[in-house]
Amino acid sequence: IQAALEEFRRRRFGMFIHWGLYAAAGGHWRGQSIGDYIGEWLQARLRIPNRDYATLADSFNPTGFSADDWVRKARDAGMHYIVFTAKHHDGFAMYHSAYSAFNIVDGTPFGRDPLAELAAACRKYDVKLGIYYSHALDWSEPNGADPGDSSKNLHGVSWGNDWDFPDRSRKDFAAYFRQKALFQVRELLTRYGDVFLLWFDCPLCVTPEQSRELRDLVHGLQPSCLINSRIGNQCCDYYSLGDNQLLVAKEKTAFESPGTLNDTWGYKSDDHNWKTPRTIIGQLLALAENDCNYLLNVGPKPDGTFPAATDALLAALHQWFQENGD
Ligand code: JFZ
Repeated sequence: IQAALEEFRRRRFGMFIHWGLYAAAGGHWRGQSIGDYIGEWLQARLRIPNRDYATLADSFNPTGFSADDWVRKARDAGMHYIVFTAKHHDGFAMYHSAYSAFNIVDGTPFGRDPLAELAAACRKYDVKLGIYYSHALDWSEPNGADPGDSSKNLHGVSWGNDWDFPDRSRKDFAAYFRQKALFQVRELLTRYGDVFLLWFDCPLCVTPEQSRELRDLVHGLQPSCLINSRIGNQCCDYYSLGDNQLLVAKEKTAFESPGTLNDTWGYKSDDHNWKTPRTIIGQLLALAENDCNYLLNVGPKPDGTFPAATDALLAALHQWFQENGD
């Protein structure tokens, strides 16, 4: 793990990629808008029943997707690893999963596995593959995490799916965790070659025992795969920062700051509040000064390509690195 952490610090700039069914909605659903909410939270924000949300899969066909383009653009922009959303809170697997038919290969006309294609492109361009996996929240599952207290969430949006599954007393999070999350994490670590890091998120309802079990599973399958702090319960190899997060200065650890390019992670058609190249480069330098990695997010469009403003920003970074070195 020490060698992996050193590699992580060397690869100080990475590309976060939030891509899923929510991109197809782009922040809009049957005449409603999510307003200033983040794009990948569309289902929870508008309380869309699973039956309706799943119709997004029926027409999901991002024929413009090219893993080669994405990873080459990342490398050219000075990024040395990517983190791709294999499953976000909506529960839809953006890879071929045997444990849930709600996945991009079996559930869409597209029928391809973007994670497999990204893994191949990463090997080609010497970019490391990281995988985001929502291990607690899963709105597609009756037993997905549901802490109940939505008061702490922006606009009072529910954390868990209490629109399809309102009876919290019947929810068995341990069953979901054992029967889906652990199996899917095993798939991710056994089918796509070396995984640089696993990026877990929002450890709601996750017990210390569950975090430890997940950590042991990861390290048992791939001893050098790094685990971020959002696995919960201090079972991590490095810290993902976030707003208001207390920094526990620990020796021999590493830090990473995730950041958006506009005001959303998942694609939102009407979010034009793009940061400038100057802002992004300033942020990169400031973080590097503090030995903190920068995980800069892109939210690809439903057709599988990047928004024009994102391409322009990446091109500006490319130019900056050519002029200033890595
Ligand atoms: C989470 C997700 O809910 C969101 O959709 C996105 O994937 C983002 C990268 O991660 O949102 C969070 C979680 C934790 C913090 C901030 C946003 N935090 O600790 O400040």
